[in-house]
Amino acid sequence: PQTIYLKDYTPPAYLVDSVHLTFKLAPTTTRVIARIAFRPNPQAQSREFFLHGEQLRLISAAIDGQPVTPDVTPTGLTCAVPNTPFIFESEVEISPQTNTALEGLYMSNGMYCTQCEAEGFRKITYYPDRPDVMAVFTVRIEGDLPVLLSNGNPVAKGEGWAEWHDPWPKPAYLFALVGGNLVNHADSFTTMEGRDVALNIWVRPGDDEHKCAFGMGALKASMKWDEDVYGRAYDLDIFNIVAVDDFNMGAMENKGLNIFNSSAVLASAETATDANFERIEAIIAHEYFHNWTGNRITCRDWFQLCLKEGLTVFRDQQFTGDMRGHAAKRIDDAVVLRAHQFREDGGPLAHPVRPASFVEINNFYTVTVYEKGAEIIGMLKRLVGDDGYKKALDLYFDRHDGDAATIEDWLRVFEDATGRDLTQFALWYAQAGTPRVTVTDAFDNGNYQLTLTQMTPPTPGQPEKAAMHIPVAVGLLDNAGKEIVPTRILELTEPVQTFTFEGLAGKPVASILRGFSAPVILDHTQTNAQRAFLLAHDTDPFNRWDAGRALAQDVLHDMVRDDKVPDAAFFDGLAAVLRDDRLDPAFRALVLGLPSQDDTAQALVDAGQTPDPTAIFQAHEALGLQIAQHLQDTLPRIYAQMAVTGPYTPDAKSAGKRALGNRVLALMSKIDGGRQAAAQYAEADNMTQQLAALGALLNIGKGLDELTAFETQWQHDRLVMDKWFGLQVTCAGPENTANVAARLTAHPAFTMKNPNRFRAVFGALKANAAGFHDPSGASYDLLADWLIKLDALNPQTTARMVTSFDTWKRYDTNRQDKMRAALGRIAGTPSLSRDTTEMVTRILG
Ligand code: DPP
Ligand code: ZN
Repeated sequence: PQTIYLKDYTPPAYLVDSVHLTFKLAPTTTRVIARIAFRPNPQAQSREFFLHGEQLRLISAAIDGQPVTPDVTPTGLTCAVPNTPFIFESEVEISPQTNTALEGLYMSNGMYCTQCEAEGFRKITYYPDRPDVMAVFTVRIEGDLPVLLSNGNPVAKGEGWAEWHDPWPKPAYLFALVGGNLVNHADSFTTMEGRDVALNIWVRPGDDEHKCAFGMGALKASMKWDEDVYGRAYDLDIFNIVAVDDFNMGAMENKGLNIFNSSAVLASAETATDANFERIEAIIAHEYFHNWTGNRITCRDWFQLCLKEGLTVFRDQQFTGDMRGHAAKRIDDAVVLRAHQFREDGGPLAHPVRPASFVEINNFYTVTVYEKGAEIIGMLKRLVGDDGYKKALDLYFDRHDGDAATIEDWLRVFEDATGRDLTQFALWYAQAGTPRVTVTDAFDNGNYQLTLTQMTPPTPGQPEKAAMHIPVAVGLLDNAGKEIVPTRILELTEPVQTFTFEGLAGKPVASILRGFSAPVILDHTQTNAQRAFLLAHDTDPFNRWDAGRALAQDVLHDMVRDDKVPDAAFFDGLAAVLRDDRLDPAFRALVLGLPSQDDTAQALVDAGQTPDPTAIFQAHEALGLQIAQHLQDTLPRIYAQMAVTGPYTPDAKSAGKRALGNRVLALMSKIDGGRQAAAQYAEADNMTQQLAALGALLNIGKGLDELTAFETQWQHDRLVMDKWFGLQVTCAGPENTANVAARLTAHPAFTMKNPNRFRAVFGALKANAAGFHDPSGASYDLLADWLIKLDALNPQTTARMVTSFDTWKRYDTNRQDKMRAALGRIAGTPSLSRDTTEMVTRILG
């Protein structure tokens, strides 16, 4: 397959002023008639006329009304064209019904829908399918369906047809079409500019109608927030969201017609957990925020993906922080970043936030582009301050509205608005790998010296790394736990740099990387007592939590390596936090959450050891039991205190209480035989409580009756059944995991055509670290078998799931050999997709 390079970018040869599309919908014989107004691009370096097109049957083509016969290849067509503006017309036939890749126009449960990002539009019609070609779209849809939707505003409709017009020029990846038997949950919003906007969430009639209210509230809150915080108003008369069951991603920000994986929009108290509600609120906000950061200002090419994604993730993180509390949100984001992005950055799939090359762009919708991309925005804001950030963003919207922009454009607005030189900072976009910052300190005569050393390890294709510009937020505490130097930003720009704090009465305790001020690994050797001190006293909530986290990680490390008994400082520190009623329950729940087994494995790798997932599993189990025993007297009291009375609401305060109550329940279950969990299961009137109780039971090898009852109760609800599938794999014992997963694939409700269901089983298989890495290799084989089958249907999801193997080099030779064999088997599959081929090749290195 062909590799595409950032450095090879050239402007499009022809620009498009307007597009008129007519769709005649039919399951296997949909006709698409396109009428495209082209003009030569004065900036172009070539006059070659090439239109992307894949899996299309060309019926006819014409230029300025005269029939032509283009040269057609499997990837597009070329044709002789005039040197002046011209109209290109074509008619093609496509088959949505048999499109199992869920890219382009496809069908999901009788509904027509589209997914065009990144390069799906070329499976709908011949077109310059690249984001720097922006055009005004008019769409006519003909089909015997009650609801026919496209982008923009409705123009006219009748029996079996509808017309839509989108006045905002847009790239083809933002095109969308939906046709189906749908019902809407309707509402409205008046913008700060006085525009009345009709809002709809469309679902299939039936159960789902009752699951739209929360998403609608989140949409209105997002619209208001973007006006209040960024001064950005919505710009059409209608905003539609459609819920689709079969969808590769979370959701898609098509102009005026967002299409959502139903799991990312539908929620009710009975069927969705607190975590689901929070995720839905964040995804609705994310897709809505794209209207400005992504749609009004889009990306010049796909290498610039982080321009829209990093910024939009940063914006949705700010939004969630404002809605639900910044401390807990920052901790949640750091947990995700360390677990997934650091893992990616430290392995064979490491790539810069702005990659320099790709084979299949779908493989670069990654935690690095999204979450590390968002961290870069956060660092920029820390470096230029809130006012500087606001000025820069205002300038960005002013200067680039309507553009297909680049990271250089983005950084330039910060330089122009604030006068800062961001040359070194720009390395964050170009250099892969997680920087390590090592801390040493000294105290002498009232002066405290902090020496920071940075090192970014080699990554594929990047053996040498330059020093980065890293904002390190630091505060100092005295021995009584009082803050003597409030948070300040140290700008680390050299490989080694010393920062001095003068005039101190005694040696302080340093709290470093407050608020997780940069996405780096902090190497700060501290004693358990020092960590316990920060856990008790740090005024920065993130670092307070992180001190407990580091303490837990050290304890686990010692247990795995030397079978060492955990330090009493650990239990005392946990107990103090747990019992401190002044602390937010959500925060206490986070402190009580141990690092994941995969985190422990990575920590061992960082310390130069070969992790044994089985031993790590045993250490985690043993530590959980010891925590439960140490806190035995406190747990029932906290559990009772955290009871939420009255009808369920998904607000942050009640969710925080349930989070702490359910952490406590999991611990109690280790010593009460599941008595309390069984009681909670029996009484639960919402999914959060029901699922937590079931998980607590399964984790101690109980709950089989509840599992059966759960299936009977929920077999009609796809999204809840995804939980039922996933939880069994998550909670299976290591030796049993592959069997449990295999058995579930034989269940009549298992289907690999639905990405949610496939991920429920196989995402959980990856997450169950000891089960996935069971030394028999049974899980590796099972996953490989299913990925080989799935690749023939859905390359995008296969390529995503094959990353489960990306840590193979961490492990012992037995596991390495077995993982390599599984990967080799996938690689050797005849006609393996380009998506999966690229990923397997990179993973094998
Ligand atoms: N652009 C989508 C999102 O991140 C993913 N395709 O919202
Ligand atoms: Zn996005």
